[in-house]
Amino acid sequence: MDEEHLHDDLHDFKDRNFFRLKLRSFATVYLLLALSFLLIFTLFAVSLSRVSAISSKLQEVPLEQRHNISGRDFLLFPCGPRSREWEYFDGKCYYFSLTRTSWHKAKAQCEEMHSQLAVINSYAKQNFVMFRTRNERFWIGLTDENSEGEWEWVDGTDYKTTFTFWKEGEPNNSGSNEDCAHVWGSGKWNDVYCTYECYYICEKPVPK
Ligand SMILES: *[C@@H]1O[C@H](CO)[C@@H](O)[C@H](O)[C@H]1NC(C)=O
Ligand SMILES: *[C@@H]1O[C@H](CO)[C@@H](O)[C@H](O)[C@H]1NC(C)=O
Ligand SMILES: [Ca+2]
Ligand SMILES: [Ca+2]
Repeated sequence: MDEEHLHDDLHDFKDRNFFRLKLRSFATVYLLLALSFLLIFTLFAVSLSRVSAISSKLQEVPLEQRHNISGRDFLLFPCGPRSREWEYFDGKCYYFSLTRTSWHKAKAQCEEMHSQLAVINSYAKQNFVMFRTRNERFWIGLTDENSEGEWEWVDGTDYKTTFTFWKEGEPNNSGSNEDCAHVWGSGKWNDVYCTYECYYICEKPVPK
């Protein structure tokens, strides 16, 4: 055996060994790949089942709520989803007009909208109205047209035993001709002639 041959053999051996090592590392890589595929597949299956569970739950919810759209809308728009110009306060609905007119026309316009001029029978309601009217003049449902000095609320509420909020010195029946009441600057009430033109407040019960 000459030296060159020996060297070749050694080289062969090294090559084979190297090949075997390479094979083993390939096997490891394949194994890892297979494991990760398995892992991915498992995760995918799990998440798929989760998603389908959630989506089936999502499908259940609107079905439940479909029966209750009126209930939900009622919470958002107690005065009716199609009449958002009506504002809710303490169990009633209020409309603050955008145009000015006389007391009688205002009364008729409220009635056309199945409501009546507002009856302010508590400080809470007065407060709500004052906040909303902001020094602008608005008719309310109070008049002494039938008998001078005998104020009457349009809904029959007893005037004498109910809350009032007249401005100091009012009602003064100025010129013997002031028979209709409106909220004035500062939100306090004043009597004025009924053909005076100002905004108005309508009130109605919450629609059923
Ligand atoms: C719908 O909502 C109302 C109140 O908002 C409730 O009384 C009623 O039970 C609900 N109906 C259904 C079918 O959930
Ligand atoms: C009476 O009320 C009117 C408003 O309706 C007001 O302009 C007038 O100043 C008042 N008169 C007196 C004497 O307070
Ligand atoms: Ca009067
Ligand atoms: Ca007056």
